Amino acid sequence: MPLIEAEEQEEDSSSLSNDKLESNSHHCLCYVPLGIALLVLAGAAAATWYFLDYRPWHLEPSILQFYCGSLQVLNRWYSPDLGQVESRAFWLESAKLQNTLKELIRATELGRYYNSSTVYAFGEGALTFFFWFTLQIPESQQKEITAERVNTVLHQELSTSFNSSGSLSYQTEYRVNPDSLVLLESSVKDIAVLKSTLGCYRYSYVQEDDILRLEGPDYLASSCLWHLRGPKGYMIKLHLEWTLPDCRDRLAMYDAAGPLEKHLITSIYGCSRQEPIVEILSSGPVMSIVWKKAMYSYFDPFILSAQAVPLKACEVNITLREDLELQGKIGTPHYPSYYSPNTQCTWHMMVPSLDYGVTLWFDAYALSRQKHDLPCTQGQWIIQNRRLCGLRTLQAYAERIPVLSSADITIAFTSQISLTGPGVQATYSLYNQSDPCPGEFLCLVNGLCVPACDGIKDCPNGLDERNCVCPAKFQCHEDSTCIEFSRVCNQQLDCVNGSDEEQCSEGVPCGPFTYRCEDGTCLKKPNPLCDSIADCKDLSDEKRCDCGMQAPLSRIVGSLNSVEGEWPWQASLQVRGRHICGGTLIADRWVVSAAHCFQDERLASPSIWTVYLGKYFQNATSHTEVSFKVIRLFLHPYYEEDSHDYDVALLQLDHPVIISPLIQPICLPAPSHFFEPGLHCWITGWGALKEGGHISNILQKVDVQLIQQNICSEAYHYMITPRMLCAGYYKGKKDACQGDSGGPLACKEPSGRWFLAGLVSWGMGCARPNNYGVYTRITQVLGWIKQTMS
Ligand SMILES: [Ca+2]
Ligand SMILES: [Ca+2]
Ligand SMILES: [Ca+2]
Repeated sequence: MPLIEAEEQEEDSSSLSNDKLESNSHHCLCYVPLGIALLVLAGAAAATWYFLDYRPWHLEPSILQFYCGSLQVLNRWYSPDLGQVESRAFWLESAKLQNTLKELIRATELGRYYNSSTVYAFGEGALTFFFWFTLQIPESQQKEITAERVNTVLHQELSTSFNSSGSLSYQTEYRVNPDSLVLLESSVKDIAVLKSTLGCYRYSYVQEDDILRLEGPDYLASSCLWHLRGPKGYMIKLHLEWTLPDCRDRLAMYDAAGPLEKHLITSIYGCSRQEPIVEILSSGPVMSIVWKKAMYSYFDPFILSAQAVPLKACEVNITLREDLELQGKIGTPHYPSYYSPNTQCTWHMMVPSLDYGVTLWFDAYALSRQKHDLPCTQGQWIIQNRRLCGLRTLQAYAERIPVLSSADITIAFTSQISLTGPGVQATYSLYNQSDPCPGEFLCLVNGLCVPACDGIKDCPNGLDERNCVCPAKFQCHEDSTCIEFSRVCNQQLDCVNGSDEEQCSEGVPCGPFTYRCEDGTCLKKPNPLCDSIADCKDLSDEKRCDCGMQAPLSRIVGSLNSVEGEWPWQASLQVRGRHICGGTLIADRWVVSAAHCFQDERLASPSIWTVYLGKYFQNATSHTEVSFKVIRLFLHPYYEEDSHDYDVALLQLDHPVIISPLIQPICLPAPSHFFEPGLHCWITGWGALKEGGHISNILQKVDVQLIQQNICSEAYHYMITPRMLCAGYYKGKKDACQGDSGGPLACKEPSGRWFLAGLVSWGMGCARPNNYGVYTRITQVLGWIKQTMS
């Protein structure tokens, strides 16, 4: 992101030098008389040149070239007053050194191009001074005067004069270390940014392993620059912590002593909610940070601290053991810190035999083949001589590395540009090359194993649902008859020879529809979890079943109004006494809801929310009602605002819920739980009774029918992802509405227990025909829910 607006740039560029830039000259074409006058002038100038031996390049259009750099003076030492821009010492020393710089350039062949120079800061130890200078180079010379050439010429001049004390003043007063020269090409914009920060310039030397808290910005200034240096052989690790939920401040980090765009590591805008803490690494012992004030002042929206960390070698040898479990992690140094601009890692892996390949499991990062030779902007990977580019995504991804002739695998990661990003990490494991996805389908697009023929296109290209004999149904072994899963192991013969009732009490090979017991064995019987029948040998399917039971209801209910205690897991999520969203109790301290309820910045902080359980009326307090504060709020890391994908959030309550018949968690399904299309389930909430209406006072309930994924996908023009589930009616009429968001879609199993199938997520209006309600599919986000709760 550009740090300054275009207008500012232009303004600053013209103030940099009195010479007008060549690009301005074509504006003059419309002024013919002026043109003639100029021609006359040009003629006069040519004559002057002829007589006074002026070099012709003075008449040529020229461009300004900018350089930023630093040099070290061996016979001077840094003193704290040189850190104060307004001190006399600063003024004296910078004026003298500026002259030195001028003399140095003038002493070389670059002398005739010299335009201006400025010394803007000093650094630790033997005095280092930071400067920029500009050269005015005629167009015809431009190709020859490269940054490399300028560097060489100046270095040569410094070396020569260092070894023989010359007569120039810079040679007599200062002993400039020729090898300390750092020179980086920069631009008019870089200098403009740098100039804008000099009123609030902060230099700090960062000690080894010492965490240095940086002084916050000066709010009278519009921009500040922190200039950090550390010992040789170290990198700077910057720790940035946002302390407010909302701000518009802008920070940019550079891998150089000044804000040079070519050396930008990253720029961060506003208070990042998903990334409240960011750690950024430089490639060496120098980093600079520029803060740009927001339109409104947010005082201290962030804390900066810095540390010098040793450069870490990143070459590792790994020997894998013969085992299909996850074996370890590889990652960029100092993970989860951003990787540094010169990261170069190599991992050598040794597999136990040629039967196995290696899988690298990434999180929110994918690898893709690159046809052209352009640098990878988010990390380059070379795996067995194949070049791949990394890409940050909102999906899971696995890279499968086949092993062909040698058991050695080489994986290399390089950051090819100065711009970096969050540290990259991958978990590795072996896979069986002859059967990479036992019982499942290998999706080649993302390397993941996905359930085949379950009616959901898990693989982006949909190949997991192609050529299915019985999509989302059970196939009888004796023929190709398809029967519904609810008829499998129900003690009635539905297949011709009763194959649906075979092997119902013993283990079967694991597949997309089998339930996995804790001991690893798989069951054929569908949905055996918490049905009050012991199915697993280790009884694990009936272990944690204090959930999903409705209290015995006192009266018959038929209307939309529910009865008090009918939905004991229903939560009302409120802000300042106002109902905003629904939620569902799933454990004694956890409520699940939709991520989109918290997407507005004003609703993003957990502290503003109150969770009510046992609530019935919105306008009155019932005797069963209890309230909780929220101590932590988690949004799914893959949640995407525009597509509503992964629309799930978890709220951790400040104290545990006392479970009673009227307040009780709903049962979470097993990942293999099959919610059959056509099943009638219930949605509940205080949402509006009609589109655009007010929320209702009494907790409402509506029955809806689960819809086949492909039918819903068509109705919504293929915007339905595998993390979504549709329910409703073709004719509309019954649906969730505003205020129901995040609330449960609950399905009752034959055992009488209720399971959470979905969360109210989105839909076109409320109860419109052919516009089903769309729910977050719980079975697809269970992994994240369980991981976050533990
Ligand atoms: Ca599938
Ligand atoms: Ca049966
Ligand atoms: Ca059971």
